Amino acid sequence: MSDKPAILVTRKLPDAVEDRLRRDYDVRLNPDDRLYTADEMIAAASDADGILPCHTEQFSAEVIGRLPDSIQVIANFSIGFDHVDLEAAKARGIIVTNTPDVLSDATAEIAILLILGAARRAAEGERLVRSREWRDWSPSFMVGTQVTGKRLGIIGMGRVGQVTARRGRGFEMAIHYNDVRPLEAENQLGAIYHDKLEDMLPHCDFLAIHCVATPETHHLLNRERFALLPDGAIVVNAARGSIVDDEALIEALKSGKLAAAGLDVYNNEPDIHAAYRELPNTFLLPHIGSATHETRDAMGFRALDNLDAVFAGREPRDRVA
Ligand code: 8YV
Repeated sequence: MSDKPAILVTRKLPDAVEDRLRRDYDVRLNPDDRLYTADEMIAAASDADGILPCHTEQFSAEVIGRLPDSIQVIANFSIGFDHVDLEAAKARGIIVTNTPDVLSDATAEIAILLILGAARRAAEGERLVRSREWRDWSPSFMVGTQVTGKRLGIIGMGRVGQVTARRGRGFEMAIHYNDVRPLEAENQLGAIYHDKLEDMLPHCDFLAIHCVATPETHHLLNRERFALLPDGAIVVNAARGSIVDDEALIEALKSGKLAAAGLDVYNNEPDIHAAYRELPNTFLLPHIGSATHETRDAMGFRALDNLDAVFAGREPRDRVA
């Protein structure tokens, strides 16, 4: 038997990450990238010392309660940890870590892509060209919303939110933000802080969601809050679907209250609300915020650094429980 810790890796990871896993751990990989059911995952974790999952695996209290006693750590390959019941993990003495910092640039790129794609009607344009339905040009053809110089409101001015703000400034956008506390003065860079979301919304031509998904932020954007946005505003979400009440967003998109929405994340992925697909004014991506070669490698290495720390008896850098 190997004296290396045994790690269950639930999804296919980048080659360089799997190479390091093979070198340092007695690793159980998933080369076919098959999605485990909870029962299969629990069985595959038998006698393992740790699990390296993605957000696609749900660690409810019930699942955590059924994990083998040998599991010391759940080292997530994700910044989000809303798929893990942290209290249940703590109660079983299981350490939980995430992968912050390394995906801020990639996720902010997607937020900017969502802003541009939604504002400039990129999905409609793509469909026209691909379907050969593009017939002519006219001054009123495919006219959208200009981004340059507009006001960008950011909900959640953490690491990703701050990069989106910097990129937005490249488009000469005025930055407003809402968070539990203002940034340190040196990081404000002229951004305007609103301690109440309701106070910020009327100032947002564009609204970018970058806050953490928690019970407190569940359906944070509801009918009442969408109504506070200026008419013709554009909403983008590269954080988590649960922060948005789908029915309220769809209603605002249908009524024209909102000009458009750009979404990379959804409630109930990948089986998303059917209306998003039907609406002409949605720009939709399939949860690819961190999907660059550089970032996926960095996420894997960061998860491995956390595992290494746990098995060396050190405090992991990114402990969330
Ligand atoms: C990841 C994400 O692709 O890290 C996160 O929380 O939402 C994504 O960028 C995914 O979660 C990997 O597990």
